[in-house]
This record gives sequence, structure tokens and C-alpha cells, in this order.
Amino acid sequence: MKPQRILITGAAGGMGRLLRPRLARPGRVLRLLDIAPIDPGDDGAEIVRASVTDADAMEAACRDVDVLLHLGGLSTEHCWEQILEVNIHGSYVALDAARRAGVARAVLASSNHAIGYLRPEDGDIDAAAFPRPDTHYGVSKVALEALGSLYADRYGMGVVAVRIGSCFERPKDARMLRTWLSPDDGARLFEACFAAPAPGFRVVWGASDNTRHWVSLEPARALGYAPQDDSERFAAEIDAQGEPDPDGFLMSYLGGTWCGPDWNTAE
Ligand code: 15L
Repeated sequence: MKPQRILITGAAGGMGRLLRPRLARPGRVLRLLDIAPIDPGDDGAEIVRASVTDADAMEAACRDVDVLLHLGGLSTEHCWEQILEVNIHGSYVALDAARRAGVARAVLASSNHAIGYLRPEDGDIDAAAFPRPDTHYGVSKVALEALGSLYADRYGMGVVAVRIGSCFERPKDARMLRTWLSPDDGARLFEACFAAPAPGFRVVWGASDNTRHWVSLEPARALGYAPQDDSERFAAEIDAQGEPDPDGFLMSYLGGTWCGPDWNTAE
């Protein structure tokens, strides 16, 4: 039987490296693309050294691909020109190359920063809430979601945009106790996105089943996601760092300190 081929952009980045061993399996080929060097590994992965902004390279990389997992791009705030080129234009190039190559499914790494200015005090935030980006980076994630919606509606691609909370080995602060996506749950969530029949276009929240939480996991569960981790096992250690200021940026906004002056690159 023909193996399933998954193209992962941004494979040399933090999430790419966490996910690679978790998504590798028999009957599947991972095609790993990044502008930065990628460890050749021993899992039979195909390595492509290219930028997501290079249309020809992306078209070649999409050949024989079943699923595009688009993690590529700048993962923090940058000046507008860089965000525009790498995150917004790069996402267009990746999706359009996938369309031209007949890739049926695209799973997009959106971010909590697409809705960063929402206030968690209002209760469980709707995972697909209307955009409230907190940075240029957040705007690029809104654009990524809009592109995904266009490619689903206009070209019939199945597209899931995952508004990822904080995907690290462990949460680092009180906010991340609420936004943490364990790498194992990240892999579980992406597997659900790959396998869901006819998703059309969906926006889901990407987090573990954290006891302390701000955003609803229901849309992700509806796709088949069954999280198994909870940040609460790190709570004692993080609570020992001291009580965070309830009125500070960290705990007042979903996007945390990204909503504050330290992350302002507009000037
Ligand atoms: C993101 O979107 C970033 O890529 C990541 O570096 C984290 O900062 C995360 O959000 C977060 O908000 O914790």
C-alpha cells in the first residue's frame, strides 16, 4: 500500500522537533521542510531545505503529499515586513502549492495570539472566537486562518486551523498552566486533524485537558481529539514561583504579556 506522506513545514523549529518522533509511524513518510538545517535522523524522513516563501520549492515539496502540516514561519513577534513576507506570504505560498499539487488536507498552526486580546475572566472562551490579534504575529495567524477558510471553501480542501496555546515540554508560568499543550497531546490533536472525515474548515483550540483552563476544547474533541495530559501536575512547582498579579498582562489576557508594551514592535 502507498504510504501516507505528510509534509511538515517549519520542521526544524521547536514544535517541529517535538512532533517529529511523535508523528513518525509505519506506513507513513514524513517530509520535513525548513530553511534551517534538519537532523537527517533514522526514521526514513525526507528532508527538504527550502523557504516556505519559495513557490517552486514548495510546489515540488507538495508532490505526492496527502497532508500539509504547516508549522512554518516566525514563531514570535517581528517587524511588519518580516511577518508579511514569512508568515503571511509564506502561508499563501504553502497553501497554494498544496492546492496545485492536489493535497486534500491542510492542518495549520495558528496561535492563541490570533485572539490574544480576549479576556479570560469572561469564562471559557469560544475556541473559534472572532479574531482579537495581539501583535503583528497574531495578525499573521488570523491571515493564515482566513487563507485556510478560502482554500476550504473555494477549492474543497479539508482545513483545520489549530489555535495553539503553549506547546512546550512543560508549562513555564501561571498562564501556561491554562494554555499548555503537551507535545503528546499536540501529536494526538494533529492526528485527529489528519483523520477527521470531511472537516471543511474548522478552527479549534490546541491545549491539553488542563484543570485550569480558559478556552473550550469542545471543537477539537468534536474532531476526535482525546487529550490525556493536564498541566496540574506542574502546578505546585509553578505556584511556588509566587502569586501572579491578577491585574497584570500575564493573567488578564489570553495572549499574556504579548498584549503589553514589551511586545510592541510597531514603533
Ligand atoms: C505562540 O504562538 C508562540 O509561537 C510560542 O513561542 C509561545 O509563546 C506561545 O504562543 C504562547 O503564547 O505561550
